[in-house]
Amino acid sequence: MENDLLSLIKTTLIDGDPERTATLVQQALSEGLAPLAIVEQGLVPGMTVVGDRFASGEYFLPQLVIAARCMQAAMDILQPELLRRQEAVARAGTVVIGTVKGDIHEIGKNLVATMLSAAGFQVFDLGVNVPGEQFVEKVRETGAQILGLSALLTTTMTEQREVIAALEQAGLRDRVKVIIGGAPVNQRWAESIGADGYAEDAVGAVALARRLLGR
Ligand code: B1M
Repeated sequence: MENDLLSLIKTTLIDGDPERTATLVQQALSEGLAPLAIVEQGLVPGMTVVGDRFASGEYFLPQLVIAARCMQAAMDILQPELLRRQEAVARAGTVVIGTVKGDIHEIGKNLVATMLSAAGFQVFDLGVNVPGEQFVEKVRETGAQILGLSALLTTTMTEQREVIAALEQAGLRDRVKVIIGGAPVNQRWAESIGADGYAEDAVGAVALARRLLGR
């Protein structure tokens, strides 16, 4: 039953039906499914199929756009739930996060930001297409201990390296841990650009942030 609902949710992304996504997500919550399970076992697998079909030429940009709308409709319902379940913890630390310059993918970054907030971090989300100088300024202004850089394109992942260089130039590199993520990046890339860590998903990002701050 639970699996049926999750696979129906997955199908609505593949078919591009945001209203039905929202209805089914609401139903899944009412039936007691955990919000994170709905994301990881329903929405993300649907998005993966859409991405694969786009890569193989079966789908075109409009299908990507409408799948993103399905995801947004779902997250509008799930985000308050994820935050409501926040553990009653002391402030875990301060994070500045954004998607790097040239890149407008925000769904994964938003999920990471939400999970960090739910884990007690104060999160400053700068949005998408964020220039390096803006990251540097926000880190300086907030005294954040963690800077999170998301990149979804092979053409924009190099911007993560540029932001680290900008932090170094501003004399802030030693004051902040840089964590990176996004589909094209991995641990090896993180090491090669001098980032402090890489996380594969939102849950991993929370664990990494906690670990880096010795929590
Ligand atoms: Co675009 N897109 N897209 N897209 N898109 C990809 C990334 C692509 C892989 C599709 C494909 O070809 N299979 C491909 C990139 C190929 C490449 O670079 N090699 C691609 C392309 C080519 C493009 C355009 C260039 C298409 C075009 O215009 N011709 C264009 C670029 C625009 C730009 O940014 N300048 C483009 C546009 C778009 C839309 C706007 C239509 C839309 C985004 C809408 C939005 O965000 N509001 C879109 C979408 C939806 C996708 C796919 C299908 C799905 C992305 C997504 O939201 N996934 C994607 C294919 C795919 O990834 N399978 C694709 C769900 C999300 C929960 O996962 O974002 O991976 P993800 O985030 C995960 C982890 O990566 C990680 O945790 C998250 C949660 O688990 N993570 C972090 C992410 N950030 C992290 C940060 C961290 C830690 C972990 O620490 C800081």
